[in-house]
Amino acid sequence: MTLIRIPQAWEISENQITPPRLYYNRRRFIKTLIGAGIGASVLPLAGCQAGTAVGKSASQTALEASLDLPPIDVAQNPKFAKVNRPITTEEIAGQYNNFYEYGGNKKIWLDAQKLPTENWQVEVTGLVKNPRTYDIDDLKQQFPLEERIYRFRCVEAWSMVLPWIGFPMKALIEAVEPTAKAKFVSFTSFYDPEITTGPTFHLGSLPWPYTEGLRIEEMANDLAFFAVGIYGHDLPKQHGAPLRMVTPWKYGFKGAKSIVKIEFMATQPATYWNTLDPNEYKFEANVEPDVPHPRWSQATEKFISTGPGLSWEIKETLPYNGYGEYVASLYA
Ligand SMILES: Nc1nc2c(c(=O)[nH]1)N[C@H]1C(S)=C(S)[C@@H](COP(=O)(O)O)O[C@H]1N2
Ligand SMILES: [Mo]
Repeated sequence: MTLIRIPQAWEISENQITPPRLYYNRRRFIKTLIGAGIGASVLPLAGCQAGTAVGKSASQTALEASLDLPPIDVAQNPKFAKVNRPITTEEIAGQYNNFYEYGGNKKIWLDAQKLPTENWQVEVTGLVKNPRTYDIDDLKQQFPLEERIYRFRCVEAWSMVLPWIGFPMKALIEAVEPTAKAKFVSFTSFYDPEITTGPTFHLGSLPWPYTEGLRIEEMANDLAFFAVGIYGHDLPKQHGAPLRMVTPWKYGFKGAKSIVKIEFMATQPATYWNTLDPNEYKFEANVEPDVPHPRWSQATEKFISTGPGLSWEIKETLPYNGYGEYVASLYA
């Protein structure tokens, strides 16, 4: 008996044969066809408003608008081109978020549209030879951008696979040149109590602004990434526009969103979740399937993939979220 192994769809990185924009954004592609006058013969447009499909809810239209952002055409880094699971659908990832500045549940995508991203600046300061405040456009120009497909594992035991666009954190380290005293780095998210009104419970007792931190060796690791985009375009607000951290071997809460300040320090900085409950949320927060959260096991996860709608498969959680070959030596 011959065994001809037929590859699963997700083993063929379609992204390698189709430009990212067309791969992720069929919606935009269809819009373009309509614009060119081709759509009318293909799509049943009779009886609907131009560009609006029959029966599309206001909420769906708003969701699509929140994801309809300027494309970033970059090459995929072949080292991080594939993981052993399909990429989570953009519309699922874009409406299942954690972003406490805009509410205490997963459905914050609409409230997060209040985030003002115009004229965004990021202050890089502390124990560095070249402190600098970057305009977001300067960051995007100065540091070569690439796409990376990464696993993503939240401490709440759900997971996704996300196609980030950005640059390695170590490129920023090289540009600002930390001094020998710098041992830790603190990252601060945008906070303005008029805008980031947060969850309705416990108001006033939360340690805003949201902060996160890394050891400088963790920040210098190959995997540590700053994202400025996802799914072939700029970052949507719900994912932490215009700049967020991505450390895929750690639980998702380490990935601070909408960063306004990066500070190099001599001592370990306070961080949001660790301040709230150090027993449940460690500073290190590596994905460790053998170490249960005080309230649940971390041995398995609910993998959210391609839908339709929000559905998941139970999968085994891997040590360091599958990235041990890159990071295990940091913790030896
Ligand atoms: N500023 C800020 N960053 C944040 C959070 C937050 O509430 N505020 N939530 C974290 C958590 S718990 C997770 S799981 C991820 C979720 O990222 P996503 O919504 O883009 O998938 O963002 C992280 N970064
Ligand atoms: Mo999370």
